[in-house]
Amino acid sequence: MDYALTPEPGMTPAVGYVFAALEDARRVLVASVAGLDAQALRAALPGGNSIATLLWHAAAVERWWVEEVLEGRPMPEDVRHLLGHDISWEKHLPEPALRPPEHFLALLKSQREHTRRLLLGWSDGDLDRAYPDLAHEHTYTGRWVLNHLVQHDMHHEGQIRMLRGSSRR
Ligand code: NI
Repeated sequence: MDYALTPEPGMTPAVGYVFAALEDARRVLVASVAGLDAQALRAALPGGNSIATLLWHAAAVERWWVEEVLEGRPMPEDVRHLLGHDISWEKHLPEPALRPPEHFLALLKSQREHTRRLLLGWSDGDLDRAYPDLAHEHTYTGRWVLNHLVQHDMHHEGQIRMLRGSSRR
């Protein structure tokens, strides 16, 4: 395989490079669940979140940052409640129904397509605009948000790799 970061076609080079970094991180996250079946996605530490939950959470958190912060559209209350966007090993999110990896990968893909469509319309200036959260507690530049999503995928990818290791039969 040849590794490269290539700007997404149709985006400005600056926006396209950030999107390429998002896609590269997502590639690594997706690879972390290769070969698992629905039951294997249930692997979790006692009281911790399962691999299935972490995959679902990655899609949900992207939705929160992109739709609520970058687009300024409030999440429905039930989604906000489930997001737990300050997830940690101590914070236990609801376990999704038993589904194969393809189900969760489709959620990730559909959310990423939403992000891609938004960024197709971005100028370079949009990367460094400040976007408030709806509570107006903080502002975030677009570039910061997108970099945070790269970090977020990698954070949970590491957790998934650990869970795979701990559940080897
Ligand atoms: Ni998280």
